[in-house]
Amino acid sequence: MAKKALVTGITGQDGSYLTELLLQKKYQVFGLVQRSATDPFDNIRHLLDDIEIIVGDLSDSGSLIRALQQSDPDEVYNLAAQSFVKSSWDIPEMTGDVTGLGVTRMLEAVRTVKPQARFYQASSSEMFGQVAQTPQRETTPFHPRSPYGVAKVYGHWITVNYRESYDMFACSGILFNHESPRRGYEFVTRKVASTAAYIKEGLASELTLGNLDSKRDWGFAGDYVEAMWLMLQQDAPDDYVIGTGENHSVQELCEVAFGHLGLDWTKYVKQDKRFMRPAEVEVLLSDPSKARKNLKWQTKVSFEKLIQMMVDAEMKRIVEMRAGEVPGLPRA
Ligand code: NAP
Ligand code: F7E
Repeated sequence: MAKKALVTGITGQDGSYLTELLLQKKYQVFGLVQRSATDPFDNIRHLLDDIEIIVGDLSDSGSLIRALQQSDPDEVYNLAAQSFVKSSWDIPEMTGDVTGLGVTRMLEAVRTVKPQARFYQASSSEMFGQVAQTPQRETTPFHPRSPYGVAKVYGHWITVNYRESYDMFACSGILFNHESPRRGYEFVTRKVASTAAYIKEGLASELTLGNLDSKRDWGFAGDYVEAMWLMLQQDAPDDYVIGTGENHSVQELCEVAFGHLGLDWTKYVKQDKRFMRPAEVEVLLSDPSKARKNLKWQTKVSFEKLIQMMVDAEMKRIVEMRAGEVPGLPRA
């Protein structure tokens, strides 16, 4: 019998790669999608014939219970969130409700309808925030620096609490930044890759960024969804840090992206305080040794290859846009 999985946040970057992986493994996949006035299916259009969409929302408990009843899943991947850190200062209450309390609603739905289902929570390196030690591992204390980070800390601990309280198979993956051509345009890697391509093609003249000095441990999203799946295949539930163990600054990101197109980034990049944050996470660096040892997980795509892949995808998109095959690019 095929295993069944329920994926919240299926229309997002990770939801799309995870669904591809689960379909490859012959799972029956159900995706929770929030109601939208516009088309949210860009990332999963190629998968729509092979999955079942369930309308629901992390702020609506009844819809989550019905999603559990309809899908009767063996595995639940809770990827849905308001995930853009900068916006979490503009909409802190909504971020707390969806990204934080939404995890409790999902766990309650699982506990009520299918307590034996295995549960994955999408936790984040943003929980480490103002880091207490470097590199960061599973035991590093949390000090979040944004309403998003605070909400993720709540989501992490409620997942641990349901594991300890009800003996549920609940895992928390503490994932460091992971990117791809399917990343939202407002995140810095996609913003840099798309604008560099626009500049190369004469469609833009400059790129406006915030803090160029912050450092992130950037990996490829396609590698990271494999770690999510592996966590739910273990004998016992646990929490894992997932990252590359290497970090780079936003400036280095610009150097690689513009350099790939034969451009000198210093001629085009400007700074604007509109893109600075009220409180910044300056440096993140993972220690993924537990995942390497227990899950036998390893990242396969290097930082340079990742950024080059994203820039190449943007150049291809411009060609398609000019041929009228895709609409114009939204701008961050
Ligand atoms: P993403 O592209 O922003 O996707 C978020 C998904 O959540 C989208 O499908 C979105 O739907 C959905 N969503 C938002 N609010 C919802 C609600 N109220 N009810 C139901 N669905 C809702 O994020 P991602 O990069 O794939 O990341 C997946 C998860 O991992 C998120 O929880 C994120 O916080 C976490 N995470 C990400 C990273 C990273 O570097 N990517 C690192 C650590 C943790 P719409 O498409 O309709 O907006
Ligand atoms: O920013 C700096 C910015 O928005 C990265 C989410 O997936 O990963 C992501 O959160 C860095 C920050 O990602 C711009 O200040 C400079 O230091 O791409 P980002 P993030 O905030 O690290 C974590 C792990 C998650 O869990 C989140 O869901 O880049 N930066 N200038 C800029 N960032 C943006 N977005 N735009 C700029 O213009």
